[in-house]
Amino acid sequence: MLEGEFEDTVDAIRTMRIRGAGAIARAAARAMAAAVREGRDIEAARRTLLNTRPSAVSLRNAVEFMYQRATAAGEDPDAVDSAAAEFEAYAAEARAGVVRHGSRLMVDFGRYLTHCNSSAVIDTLVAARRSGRRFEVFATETRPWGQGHLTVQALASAGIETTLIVDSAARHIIATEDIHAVLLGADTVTMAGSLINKVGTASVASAARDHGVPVYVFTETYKFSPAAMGRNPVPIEERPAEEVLPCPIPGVKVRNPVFDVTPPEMVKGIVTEGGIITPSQARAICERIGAGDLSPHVA
Ligand code: RI2
Repeated sequence: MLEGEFEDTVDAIRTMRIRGAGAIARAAARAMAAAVREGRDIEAARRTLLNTRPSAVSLRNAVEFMYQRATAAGEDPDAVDSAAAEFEAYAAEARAGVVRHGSRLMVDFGRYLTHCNSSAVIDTLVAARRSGRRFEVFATETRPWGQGHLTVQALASAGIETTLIVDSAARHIIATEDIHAVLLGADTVTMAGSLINKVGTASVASAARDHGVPVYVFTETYKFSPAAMGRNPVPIEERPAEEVLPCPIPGVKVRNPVFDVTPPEMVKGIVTEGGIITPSQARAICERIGAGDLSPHVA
């Protein structure tokens, strides 16, 4: 039995009724405000939210922003509600910047490939189409959740020529379809400029590298991590086996890691609200966030 907005939001994030790095960050900010209003222990609320989707630094940055504001304001509910509204306004402003800079990459008659379902990528493609550009997008299905189906629906209904492919066809399509660029979202960008995104991203990026196709990552800077360093920069979330194999097969184990790490060498540019940067420029943004400055980044 769920009780109240906080528990309801935690459940929605954990079960992926709310998903996507940006959406879970905004929902987590609102959930922290709900926790204060519901008189919950703020420290416990913070820990609970951080454990829902451990690979997405967007969520962590939103929760830490709210935690700092809540403790500084003596957990005053009005102040915490204002902080959540501030985070949402910041996220909207940052998204507008990503779309503005990202749409410059779309060319008439270009062919693009995307993996999973990034609202940052989709918003940019839709904006470019609305401004009159015509191009084609190939989208992977994205096993096991099939988020690619959401992507193709959004693109096709915006009048974009859209083709759905199975995940394992990505290399073949990149090799044979004269793809201009691979466009990806981000769950986390590390200090070193590595990308943590939906599992399969690294394979798509490596196929792109092998065929000389540039990879661009579309992300607001609140998905940059002040702490994610080294070979295994964030814990890679493993989800239930039933998502992969609904009916167990005796004697068969299932692994279901849902993110992977793409090294910076495979990324040509990161489209942020402040402009398009190289992976090596990620460090400065991560350091700014580490110093507590969570505000739209302007280059
Ligand atoms: P936006 C998603 O994760 C995908 O990995 C996607 O690329 C990323 O979030 C970015 O999402 P999941 O929640 O913020 O489907 O661009 O596991 O919407």
